[in-house]
Amino acid sequence: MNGGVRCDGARRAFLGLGSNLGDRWEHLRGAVAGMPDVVEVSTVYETAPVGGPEQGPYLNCVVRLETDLSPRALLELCRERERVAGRLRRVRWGPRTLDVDILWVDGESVDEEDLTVPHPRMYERAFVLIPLRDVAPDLVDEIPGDTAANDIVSVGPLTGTTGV
Ligand code: A4P
Ligand code: MG
Repeated sequence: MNGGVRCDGARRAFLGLGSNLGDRWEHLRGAVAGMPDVVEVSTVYETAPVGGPEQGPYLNCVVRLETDLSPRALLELCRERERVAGRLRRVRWGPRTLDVDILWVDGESVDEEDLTVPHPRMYERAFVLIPLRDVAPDLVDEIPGDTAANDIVSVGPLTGTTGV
């Protein structure tokens, strides 16, 4: 694993974004606008909540960066974007203004107490895999079949819909 801030060259990194509190579009749009090295954003999907207490539907999308930031630096970026969106942590898998998770970084594998890359649950979750497939079809062979099609609805691009 690369413990420093930067590695030797840019490679693909994929971040998964989710919001189900407040102005969901604005939280996603603001998070992406504040990220370095963004080259592509998936379609945005409205998704039924998985796990946790009863809560409203999420907007989910996946962002592709071409970056030399290390996984640790990317985690700091995720936490910073969540802070800016006023994220509070009360219950596990509870509603949130913004969640930003590192899904995958080409050539990187991290298994530490506060950071696991690839994200340990990404391959179980259609709300991650469907947007990830938009921007990294090579990483997604199949979508788990237990998710009804109407649990995940494409609602359009992040840009345009929000006027940026
Ligand atoms: N952490 C470890 N690895 C990573 C990583 N690869 N990326 C640590 C980001 N963070 C990572 O995360 C808790 C801690 O995980 C962080 O402090 C970091 O050090 P958190 O954001 O506070 O909590 P979380 O994201 O709710 O936890 P968890 O268990 O990762 O949740 P999941 O599995 O991401 O599920 N339903 C729909 N429809 N859409 C969603 O987006 N999201 C969740 C959260 C549940 N249900 C959902 C959705
Ligand atoms: Mg998270």
